[in-house]
Amino acid sequence: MNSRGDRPILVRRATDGEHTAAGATVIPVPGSAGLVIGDLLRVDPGGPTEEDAQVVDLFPLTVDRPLAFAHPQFTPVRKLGPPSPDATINGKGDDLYGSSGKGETKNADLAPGTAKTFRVEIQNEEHAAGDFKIAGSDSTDPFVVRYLEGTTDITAAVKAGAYVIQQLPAGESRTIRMKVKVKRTAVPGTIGRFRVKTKTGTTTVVQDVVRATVQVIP
Ligand SMILES: [Ca+2]
Repeated sequence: MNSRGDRPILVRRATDGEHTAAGATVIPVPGSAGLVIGDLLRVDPGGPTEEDAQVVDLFPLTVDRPLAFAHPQFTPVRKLGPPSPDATINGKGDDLYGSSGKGETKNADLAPGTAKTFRVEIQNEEHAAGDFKIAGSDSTDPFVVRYLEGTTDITAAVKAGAYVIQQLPAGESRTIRMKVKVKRTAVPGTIGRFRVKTKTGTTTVVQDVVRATVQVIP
């Protein structure tokens, strides 16, 4: 997993002589500096007074919490990327993203009456914790699909697209399992295609999809 958040420093405090006192919620930057409300910022990234805050207003640039440290003029401020998921299926699809599932598909051949479990791992590749919503395919005859996290059956929520991994820390991952069972009455040659989609809780855009293609064999 790579981080997609190592973007260049976006903002430099440019006003001569101006500094930010500890406890302040306004950071003096020129104009809006390309930021929008909701952006996550890291002040003094990598430095002794590194801290994070979220933009709540632009003119002037205002953050959601009092700064813990005083910052001298020209302290760098970096915009952090939003929480962003990377899904894999049985280890396939790492550092690939998209709504097609291309390069993120596992195939399996299953005899009637058998089942296979796929591990779907959701990684948070950005610098901020975030909520990730999971949506998975429903059962289609002769396949029965269930979803599990640990020993908890999360099938109904995942099929409804309502399952949320809450506040997954930056750089961490969570694994759910997709269990595909083939009914005993299944006809060999039948193919089932199943998808798991993931997106951040704050967007409607699907950010990554993994797929499983299951074929019934004699
Ligand atoms: Ca992926």
